[in-house]
Amino acid sequence: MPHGSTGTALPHHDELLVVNESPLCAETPPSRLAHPITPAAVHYVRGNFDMPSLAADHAIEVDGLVGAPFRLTVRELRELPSTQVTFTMECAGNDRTKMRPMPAGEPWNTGAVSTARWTGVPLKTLLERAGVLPGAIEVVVEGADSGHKPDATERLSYGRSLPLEALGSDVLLAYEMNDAELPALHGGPVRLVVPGWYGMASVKWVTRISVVDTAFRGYFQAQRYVFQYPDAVVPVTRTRVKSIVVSPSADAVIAPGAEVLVWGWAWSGEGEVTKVEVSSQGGSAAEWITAKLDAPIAAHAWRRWECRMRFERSGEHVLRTRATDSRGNVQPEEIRWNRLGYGNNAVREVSVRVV
Ligand SMILES: Nc1nc2c(c(=O)[nH]1)N[C@H]1C(S)=C(S)[C@@H](COP(=O)(O)O)O[C@H]1N2
Ligand SMILES: [Mo]
Repeated sequence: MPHGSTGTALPHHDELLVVNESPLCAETPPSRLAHPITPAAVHYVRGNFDMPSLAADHAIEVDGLVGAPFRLTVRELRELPSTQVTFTMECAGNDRTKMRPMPAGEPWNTGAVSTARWTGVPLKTLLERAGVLPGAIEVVVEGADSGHKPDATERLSYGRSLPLEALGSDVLLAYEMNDAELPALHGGPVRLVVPGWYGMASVKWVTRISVVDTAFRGYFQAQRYVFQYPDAVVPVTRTRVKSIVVSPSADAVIAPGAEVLVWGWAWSGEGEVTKVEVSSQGGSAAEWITAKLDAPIAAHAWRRWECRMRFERSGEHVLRTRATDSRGNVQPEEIRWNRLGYGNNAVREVSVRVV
């Protein structure tokens, strides 16, 4: 087992591409990005601290600015009416390695993105039961994991807040992933799932849900997961529009003139993906071809695109893909560099070898 003391690791997780052993940070391998729903064993993993070990019937506290605080065990949670969401979750640090200068932080390549089907109870259901009092603005969700970070003196625990006004009924306290028990590595026995937002919002190993009347300023809200641009600081929230090529893979060898099916995924947390364009020219004289989009799998899941192309000349060809969403967001040509290296959704280049 490649990572420390986490005895309940997934059976096949050695297939993941390990970015950091402990706490485990690991990417989905490129070949496994071909699945519409990523098998749980190869869903990317991001831990800021070592994985806590929680009892299967662990209890969550619901408190703060509410009329009736209560405790709820995971068993009780499972008895409440549940719902499912299929969600493409991307780590805000995905593709950080392409930024120059390279920011500190986990050196994620392109595999910190995966899609899963989550089953759970809307967070709203619990808040309604507790009775949110006037003046409340946010809900803080805390994880059971804690530890130290080099730039903080005190011991930190993982916690994040969400604004109450934007809390949709698709924000779940999930206890199942892909119709099986939620694995401990992914936050079992219970985690938050916030469709449309970068992964940091989906707090794993939930222990406490607290309603507050001031903006939460915890380390993972205010010191991390903020875009620190040279001239502004902006919180990281919804996932930016982005696309990836699944096939041809990086090591594929293609014959000159042969028709090639080029396909991949595109997602956006800000709207529906409405267009994907592909170019094989590279450089500024790129000619963009509009790809065919499959029907969406689900509102917050990636959307498959494909196009057929021929590469006449032998040698290396550079494929570029650019997605657009229903809000008019388009993948930028240039990386929007920021000090902590988040949200790189720039048009990506993939090399294709023709021989
Ligand atoms: N408690 C807790 N929740 C957490 C984290 C964490 O370190 N601790 N990491 C967050 C980040 S940055 C991401 S990208 C996602 C990753 O979820 P996964 O490991 O199931 O893929 O979990 C989020 N939730
Ligand atoms: Mo992340």
